[in-house]
Order: sequence, then structure tokens, then C-alpha cells
Amino acid sequence: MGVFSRRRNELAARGIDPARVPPGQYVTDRFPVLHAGVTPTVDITTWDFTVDGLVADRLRWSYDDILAMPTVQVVADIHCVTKWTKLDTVWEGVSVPELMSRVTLLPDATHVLVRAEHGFTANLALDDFLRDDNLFAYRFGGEDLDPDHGWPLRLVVPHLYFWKSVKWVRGLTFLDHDEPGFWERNGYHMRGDPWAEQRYWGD
Ligand SMILES: Nc1nc2c(c(=O)[nH]1)N[C@H]1C(S)=C(S)[C@@H](COP(=O)(O)O)O[C@H]1N2
Ligand SMILES: [Mo]
Repeated sequence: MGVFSRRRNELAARGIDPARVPPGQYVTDRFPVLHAGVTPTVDITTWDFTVDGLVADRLRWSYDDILAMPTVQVVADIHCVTKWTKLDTVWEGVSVPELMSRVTLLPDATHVLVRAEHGFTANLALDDFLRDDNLFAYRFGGEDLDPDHGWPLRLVVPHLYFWKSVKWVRGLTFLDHDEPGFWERNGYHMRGDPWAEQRYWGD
């Protein structure tokens, strides 16, 4: 029996539909913590979220402004480039389309650079960013998001590898071109589709 059919049989024996697991991934119930640098200490009273670049008006929201926006719950499978997949994760927060309904993009905008604490960034094409399943999450599994997993606010982009799901997010810069973010400058793929195994440069 080949490695692929063995893997499919193992997943099926655990009651997992193999069609939910992208190539090269294994399923875990754990929730590993992975990031560059240290978990930031956040003062929520001075915390802000800013929107700039190719927008009609720059915007600045406080944490209370974010909490006052309508909430959504998203159940998503997440896929890390280090090969773990976690199924049925439950997130709550503000959907990207909901937040973006307050932003007027200029016609030239094609990409967004998501900005986070410590100068961390990740790039997304607008087609990948403006999706109904994407959200700015502040709750996970029915509880406040753990600081190690991105509290006070984390972008979740379920259809791409998890490094695009920026923890400790602080804002958005809209661009008329693609620009690599932190991990993308360090060898990770510009897009990161797990179903196409877009892990690293040249994939
Ligand atoms: N701000 C920030 N967000 C980040 C990262 C980071 O280094 N800084 N790493 C990314 C990577 S590579 C992964 S795999 C996931 C890990 O999220 P987790 O620690 O909640 O599992 O966070 C992503 N978001
Ligand atoms: Mo990662």
C-alpha cells in the first residue's frame, strides 16, 4: 500500500474525511504556538487599529470601536506550513467584509499588507483578503483569545496557510502591487495555498 492510501485509511479510521486534509498535512488536536519574537504586552487603553495606503480616508479605531462592530462566528480548518492541521476551530470576532464596509478603497488597490506588533507584516491579494470566512478574531473556542495565539486581535484566513493569520494585528495598508511580508521575505510563498502546497519560494 502506498503512503497516500495508508494516510487516507488512517484518517478514515479516526473518523476524519481525508478530503478535508491538504496534501502533506497531519491532523492534530493540539494548538501549537509559533511566531517570531515574543508575545507582546498590550495596553488595551492605548491600542489602536489603523487603515491607510490606498483608501479614501485613513481610519483609526480603538479596541472598543472594534468590539462594538457586529460579531460573527466562523468554524474553520487551519493548516500550518509546518504540516499540522487542526479541524473545526471556532473563532469569534468581526468579519473582514463587515470591517471593510467602513473602508473606501481607491480603485488602484489590489493588495493589502496586514500590520502587527513588532513590525510584523503579511501580504494578501484583495481576492484572498475580502472573503466571508475571514475574520478579525478576539475569541477562540468560546473564550477570550490567548495572548500567545494573538489577543487582542488576530486575523484568521482559513483558506491559506496559517502564517497569513496575523496575530496581534494593528492595521492594514492597501497597495497597488504585491509586497512580501515578514515570512514571505524569509522564504515563504507569496500566496500560500495549502491545497496547492505553496509552502516556500518556488513551490
Ligand atoms: N504577528 C505575528 N503573527 C503570526 C506569526 C508571527 O510571527 N507574528 N507567525 C505566523 C505563523 S508562521 C503561524 S504558523 C501562526 C501560528 O499561530 P498559533 O501560534 O496561534 O498556532 O501564526 C502566524 N501569525
Ligand atoms: Mo508557521
